[in-house]
Amino acid sequence: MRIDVVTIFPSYFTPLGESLIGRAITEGRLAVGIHDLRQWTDDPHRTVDDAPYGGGPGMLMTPVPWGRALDETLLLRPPPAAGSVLVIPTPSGRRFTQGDAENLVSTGHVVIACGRYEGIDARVAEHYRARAEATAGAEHPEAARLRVAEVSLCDAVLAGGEVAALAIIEAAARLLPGVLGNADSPREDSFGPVWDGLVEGPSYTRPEQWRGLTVPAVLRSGDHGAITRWRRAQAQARTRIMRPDLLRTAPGDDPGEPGAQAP
Ligand code: JF8
Repeated sequence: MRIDVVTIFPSYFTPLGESLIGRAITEGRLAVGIHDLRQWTDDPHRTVDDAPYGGGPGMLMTPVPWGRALDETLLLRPPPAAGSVLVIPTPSGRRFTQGDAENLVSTGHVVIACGRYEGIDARVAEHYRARAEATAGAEHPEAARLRVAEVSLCDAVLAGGEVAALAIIEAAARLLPGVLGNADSPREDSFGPVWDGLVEGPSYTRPEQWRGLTVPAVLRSGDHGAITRWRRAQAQARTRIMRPDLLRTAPGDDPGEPGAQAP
C-alpha cells in the first residue's frame, strides 16, 4: 500500500517513523511519501493562501498549487489496478469510519490533501470528483480509477488536516497484513466484526485484586461460553451509554452518508 500526503507542514509526519508504522515502512508493507505543497508554488514568497471571495475571516488555500501537487502525486504515478483515493480531511466531511479504513487498505494508492487556514478552495474537491466520475466509466477497467472522499475525523474543529491524516494513516496501516503481531486482533477491535459495530466492554489483566477492585469472576471461571456472553452484554451496555449513536435499530433509521463516495 502507498500513501502520499501533501501538506505545508511535512514535519508533522515524522512520528510515522516510530512503532508499528515505522516497522511496516521498513519491511516494505507500506510506502509513505510526504510532500511540501510549497514545492508547487512559483512565486518568490511561495504563496499558498488568499482572501476568500465574498468576504469573511481568515484565508483560504488557493487551488493553483493544489492542482499541480495532486496531478503529480495522484495522476502521474502509475495507479494500481484497485485504483486511487484522494482523501481530503475537512470538518464538513462525512465521519471517517472503520469501514473507510478497510476500504483504503484494499485500494492500492491513497493521497491525502491536508488543508490549513480556513480550508482549501472548494473547486479542488469538485475538480477531482469530476475526474473521478470520468474515469469510473472508462473503457479499460485497468485504467486509472479515482475516488474522492471528503472525511472528518471527529466533531471538534482542528487547525488543519495533518492530525486527521495521521489518524487515517494509522487506522489503515494497522490493518495491513503482518503489521499487527496477532493477525486476528483487528477482527476483535471495537467496531470490528466480532463486536458487530459495538465498542468493546472492559478488559482486565493481573493482579486479580488492585486497590480493592476485583477482576469479574466470570473471566476467571474458564467457562468460555459464559465469558463470550458476558463480554457481548458488556459491549452492548457500554455502547448504549457511551455511543448510543452506534445503535441503529430499525432499517431506515440509519443517518446515512449523504453526498459522498466511500473512499
Ligand atoms: C481544518 C483545514 C477535521 N474533524 C476535523 N475537525 N477539523 C478538521 C479540519 C480538517 C482540515 C482543515 N482546518 C483547515 C480542520 C478533519 N478531518
